[in-house]
Amino acid sequence: MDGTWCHSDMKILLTTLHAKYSHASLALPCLAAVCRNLPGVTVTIREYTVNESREHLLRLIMSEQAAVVAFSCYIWNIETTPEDRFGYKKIAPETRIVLGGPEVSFGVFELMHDHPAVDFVIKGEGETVFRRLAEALAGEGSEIASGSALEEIDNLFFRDGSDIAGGPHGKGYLQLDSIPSPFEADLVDLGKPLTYYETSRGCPFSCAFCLSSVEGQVRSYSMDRIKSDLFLLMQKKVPQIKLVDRTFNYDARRANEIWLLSWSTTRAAIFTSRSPPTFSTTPLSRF
Ligand code: B12
Ligand code: SF4
Repeated sequence: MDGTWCHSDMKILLTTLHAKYSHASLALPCLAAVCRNLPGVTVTIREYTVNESREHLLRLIMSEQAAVVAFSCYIWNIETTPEDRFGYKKIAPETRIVLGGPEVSFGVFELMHDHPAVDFVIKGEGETVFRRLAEALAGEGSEIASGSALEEIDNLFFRDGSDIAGGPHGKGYLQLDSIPSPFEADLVDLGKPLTYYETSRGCPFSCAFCLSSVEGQVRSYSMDRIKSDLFLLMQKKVPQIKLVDRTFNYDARRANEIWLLSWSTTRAAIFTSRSPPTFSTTPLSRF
């Protein structure tokens, strides 16, 4: 997987710092997949870990010469994500900095106030908003995308002169099958020991300590989509698939169907390979 394709000129770098080397991002390939057919946009994915030195990271990110640098922010990387601590904007003032992910989806005004180098923050589920922002930025040429175009985009926060403005609070949820498979598009780094896979988003429960309790509606990918993704991963002989669903068994029938599918697929893979894939689910007690 190379994670890069080229239509023409506006380059977007999608990047993140992982907690460990063994993890590849699922969020960035999903975001890249929805931007694939956008004219005038080139998307590149680069993944690093929180253990890289700051100077090295800055050099790596600068070397991409992207017009837009978008960071995926989680609890484990928010302290090291180099949006402004490295003076990135001093070196490349024209570069637009976008933040998204669970760790920046709350308290957005304070965050943008405290981090003047951040141009945009996207709250919550990112695919639709990110595509619309990329479209707006690609369409604007070298001009700043106009406030009026941006303020129509749900869940997008941006700068309007010296103010911080936000689009409408989006209540809709994506139909998951509308996200093109990032696995089929060859956007996921399958060279890592773990491959993340989600069969659903959202959680029906409301545990007070957990971010996922405020995300609402549970949605599943269709069984056809899950089947075709899992078969593809088996064909590619990934060593381990980790399901990142919040509550995989919220619907016992659905869960059972996927387990049966995974067992039959695993047997097929054992038949063709000496290193069978294994499945594990995220322990409910932690996620
Ligand atoms: C994999 C994972 C891990 C891995 C780390 C993986 C890595 N990359 O290094 C491990 C197992 C190490 C881990 C650990 C922890 N995790 Co964790 N983890 C997850 C998990 C299960 C999956 C993340 C994922 O890939 N989801 C699938 C993608 C598609 O969804 P997403 O990440 O939300 O991305 C969407 C949006 O957020 C947004 N988005 C994301 N990035 C970007 C970037 C841009 C530019 C844009 C526009 C949008 C955008 O768009 C995406 C698509 O819609 C999530 C729960 C979940 N199911 O999401 C918890 C979760 C992220 N973890 C969480 C927590 C609390 C922890 C721990 C603190 C748990 C603990 N008590 O130990 C630790 C912290 C580790 C540390 N070192 O500090 C919380 C939230 C934390 C936070 N605020 O970031 C989550 C949401 C679980 C929860 N329900 O509370 N975790
Ligand atoms: S802890 Fe688990 S069950 Fe509770 S809200 Fe979070 S994801 Fe759902």
